[in-house]
Amino acid sequence: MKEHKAGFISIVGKPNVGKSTLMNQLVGEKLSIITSKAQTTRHRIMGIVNGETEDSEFQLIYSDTPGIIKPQYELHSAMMEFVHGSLEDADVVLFVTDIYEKYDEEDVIQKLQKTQSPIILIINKMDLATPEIIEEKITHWKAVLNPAHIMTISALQNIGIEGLLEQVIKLMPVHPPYFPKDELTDKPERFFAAEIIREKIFLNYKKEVPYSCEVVVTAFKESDDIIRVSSEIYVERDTQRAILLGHKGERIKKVGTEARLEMEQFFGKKIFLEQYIKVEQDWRQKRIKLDRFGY
Ligand SMILES: Nc1nc2c(ncn2[C@@H]2O[C@H](COP(=O)(O)OP(=O)(O)O)[C@@H](O)[C@H]2O)c(=O)[nH]1
Ligand SMILES: [Mg+2]
Repeated sequence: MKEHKAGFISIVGKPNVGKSTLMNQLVGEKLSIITSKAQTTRHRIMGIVNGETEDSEFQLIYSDTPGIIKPQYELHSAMMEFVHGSLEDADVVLFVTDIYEKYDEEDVIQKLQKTQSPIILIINKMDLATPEIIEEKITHWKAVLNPAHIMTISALQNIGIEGLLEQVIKLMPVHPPYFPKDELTDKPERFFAAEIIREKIFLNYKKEVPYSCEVVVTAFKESDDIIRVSSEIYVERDTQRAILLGHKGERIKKVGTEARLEMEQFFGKKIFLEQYIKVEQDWRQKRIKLDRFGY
């Protein structure tokens, strides 16, 4: 019998460094939405990978988390709670940075100093850097954090991911699996349906609107050949509702089409998608509304 290793791997770092891209590469599925805008990820999302090496079986439970920021809204505080929770559980921390790091990571380092778990520091986006820049980053991180390992990768181009995986498996404790071996994530299907809609909103609108949107899937009814998905999109003001709709509803229709196509890929079935837009004044600042949205 091979020994079984299992553990939690927390992916943390500042916004936009490539945490969700890395998570999806490691899991081999697009579980986390990715956009070029900061603060796209709002939840802790687990991605589970089962496999074996020559001498052990393993279950790796990755957590993608929101980027670490100074909270300005109640929503941000809730997002940072997801980060803290994931750090508390971690057997290994993947601290993701990128080559644009401006050395203003004080708040991240403070959080990391509380964890006892080994930290692998990842310098992402090496595809955009010269060897000199990478060398400079490595020198910097050795001086300020001195992590167990430093690895340079490109999450986008799948460079260095193999080596990272090997390192993660080495650091996993011997432990029976935490989840059934056919489970891919801790989140239900409707969560992913809502996230896919949210990603399309991030991709189709400028600054303010995406941040003010929350998507709730109110029905997810699967039959043999089709899944019927009903969703509500919440914005904070009437003006945002108008922007979201666009002239004759054309813009929201585009979001719906893109979301439907991606859901069909993700769930492997035809999708019928309904979208309703609702206004919920200042929901990002109200604890009671955040509770209802699952934060
Ligand atoms: N060039 C390059 N871009 C990347 C890489 N990894 C992520 N990105 C881009 O960086 C942006 C933010 O990525 P995302 O995974 O959402 O970052 P997160 O906010 O840390 O989760 C997206 O536009 C990605 O396509 C990489 O290795 N190289
Ligand atoms: Mg993300």
